Amino acid sequence: MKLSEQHKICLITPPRIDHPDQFFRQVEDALAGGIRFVQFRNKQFSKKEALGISLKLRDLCRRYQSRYLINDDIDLAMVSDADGVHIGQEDFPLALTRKILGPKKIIGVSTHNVDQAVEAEKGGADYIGFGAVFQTSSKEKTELAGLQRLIECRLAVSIPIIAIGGISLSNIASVFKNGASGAAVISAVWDQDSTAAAVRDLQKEISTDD
Ligand code: TZP
Ligand code: MG
Repeated sequence: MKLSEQHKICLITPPRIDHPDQFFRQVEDALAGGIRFVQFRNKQFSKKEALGISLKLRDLCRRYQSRYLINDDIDLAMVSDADGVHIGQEDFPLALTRKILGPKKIIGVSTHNVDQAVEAEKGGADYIGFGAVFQTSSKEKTELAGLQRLIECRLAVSIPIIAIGGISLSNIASVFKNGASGAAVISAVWDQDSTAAAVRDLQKEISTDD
């Protein structure tokens, strides 16, 4: 199983990593707290610098048996032997990405509506990212897709749907109630004082134990 119950929260790296030592400690806190799905989204570094970060992230993720994906960069994913990539509508096409990475790697595709979701499923995506479900300040150019379209996507595809965009402690439960299989977050973790506490609170909020 490429993605399962353990992968309900996808932690995406923050827009800037200005203090790498602190950042790696925080990632480790998140992994120790149970995160098993990490995506490196590089908007800051050269390829060479990004590779250094990526290899460290990959090793950390391996130690905790966490999935490790890379946003956009297929070559970076290959050289760092990541578990897969997450591609957007403007990135290399899914068919080409699959051809390059092979059947075992995880490929997620960003979608904003039902047509894109169906196309991604037909094309062999392992999951779709769907958003932005709520307003976000972490990405400038994105379409506000909302919860209603999330429900429509849930009815239209059977692969996992990872909701993204403005997901916080106060609304994370609603994305699961409306068809998401997972939630990808940036600010809900990185804008908090304590990464460990942020992860714990999000997990508690979506736990089905109580
Ligand atoms: N894609 C759609 S919204 C978004 C991305 C990368 C940003 C999500 O960040 P946040 O802080 O969880 O809203
Ligand atoms: Mg992208």
